[in-house]
Amino acid sequence: AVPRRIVASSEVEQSYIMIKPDGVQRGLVGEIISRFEKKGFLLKGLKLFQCPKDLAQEHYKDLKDKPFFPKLIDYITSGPVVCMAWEGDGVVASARKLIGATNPLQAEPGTIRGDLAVQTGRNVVHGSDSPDNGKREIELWFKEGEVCQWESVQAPWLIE
Ligand code: IDP
Ligand code: MG
Repeated sequence: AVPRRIVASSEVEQSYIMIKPDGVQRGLVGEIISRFEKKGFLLKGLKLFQCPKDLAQEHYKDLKDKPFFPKLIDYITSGPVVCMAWEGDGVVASARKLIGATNPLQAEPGTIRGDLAVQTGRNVVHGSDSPDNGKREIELWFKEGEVCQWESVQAPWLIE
């Protein structure tokens, strides 16, 4: 057997990825999850969740002075979102590439936003912008015990 690297989850980079209410309403949940799955990242947390207003405000607190902030909070709380914790070396930057530019019209074809969206205000998915924010956002959106510890049988075929 190929020896595998066993690393405690807390030592490995994680990104908070969220399918926004438009992605859920448009039936894009499977499509979006499959892009991260096929890439080879590890799914550690997953739930469908109606986000309360105060949580949306806390998540986007760095944008609270932007003119679009109230609309952003309405958008994120307008229906259920899919909350995910994805893990792997380099997952934060790689997920940002898979997601594409904030404005879907500027996002490259092949990215989630480039393929599946047309407007910044309806850009279907969120991804953490740094490993520290990945950790912070996963702690914000998931309760104790909701993020699972497990290892994929694919690990030795993804990581040498
Ligand atoms: P990101 O999601 O690509 O990291 P941020 O600049 O962090 O982009 O903005 C967070 C979210 O706020 C965006 O994904 C988008 O939903 C929304 N947003 C950002 N800029 C605008 C804007 O100019 N108009 C409307 N919504 C915006
Ligand atoms: Mg951001």
